[in-house]
Amino acid sequence: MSKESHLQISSEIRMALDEGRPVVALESSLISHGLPHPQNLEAARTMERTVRENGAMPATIAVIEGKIRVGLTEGELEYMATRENVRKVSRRDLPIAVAQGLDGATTVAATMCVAHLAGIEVMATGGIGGVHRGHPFDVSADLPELARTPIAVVCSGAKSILDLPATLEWLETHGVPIVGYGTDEFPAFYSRSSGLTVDARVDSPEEAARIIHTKWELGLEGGVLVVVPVPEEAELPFDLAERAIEQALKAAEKRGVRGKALTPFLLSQVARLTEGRSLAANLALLKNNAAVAAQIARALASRAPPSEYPKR
Ligand code: PSU
Ligand code: MN
Repeated sequence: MSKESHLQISSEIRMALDEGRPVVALESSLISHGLPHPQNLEAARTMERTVRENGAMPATIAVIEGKIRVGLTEGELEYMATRENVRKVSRRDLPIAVAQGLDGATTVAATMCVAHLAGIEVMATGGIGGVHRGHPFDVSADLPELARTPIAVVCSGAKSILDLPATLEWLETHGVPIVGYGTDEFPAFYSRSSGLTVDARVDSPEEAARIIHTKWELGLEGGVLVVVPVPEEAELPFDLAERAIEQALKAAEKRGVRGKALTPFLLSQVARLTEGRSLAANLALLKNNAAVAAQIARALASRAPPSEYPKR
């Protein structure tokens, strides 16, 4: 069987790809593991709608009964948002979920893998994984994926449940450019600033597309991280977010939560400790990132394909 035969691409998305129209991939782990119900379903629907309103085609990616799906129906979106114990699928889990016919929600890493197989160039999410604080060997598979797979990932940085300086060092070592969209600083998810700088600032989708396109034209492997700060009106004060995170980290330590359960655990604790304010910030930035990703996908689609274009 060929790689492609494991993918089920919706006809609408297939047509958009064949015609060279802009498509934005969306992950499903944030639906199944990153947000509680019903905000998760609201976020998933809002992101899809926002991508469309900004002139691109949304492609939410998930594994359903062992089939890698690119584009979910409304019913499937609901299924991913309401079913308990959906497997969190990162790169290493993809062959297992497919071979064993499981349901799985894809992380940024697995979404990038699948998006690339399908011929998509841009994805949107909330935050990427990174190097965990106090666990320097717990490095998210999102980072090596960014180093090897040519996808532009639009996000609001990474949560400071992670070791942000260590995460940025890792990306530098592995040649992943970090582009600030309307910012000079690497955003800390709930807050617009972290005190850490980006590699370049851009102020339009065209400028972002020029850097992404040039990386691929040069034949440099891997992706580009485009970071967009949470909209000002939804931002959490840095100290408030930081206190909640510190407390959540202590709770995780005490209960021995590790590995792939750590991120979902920390996120739910932070939501509880901030009385839902973290959720409001999360929803606002997801919508905003979907819009920016769609605009960048449009700017990329209007450029001639690079001669050294990464192969699908
Ligand atoms: N960070 C968030 N929300 C999320 C995630 C990360 O703010 O939902 C999810 C994403 O799917 C990301 C994954 O790719 O967690 C990283 O998990 P891990 O650290 O286990 O690689
Ligand atoms: Mn991890």
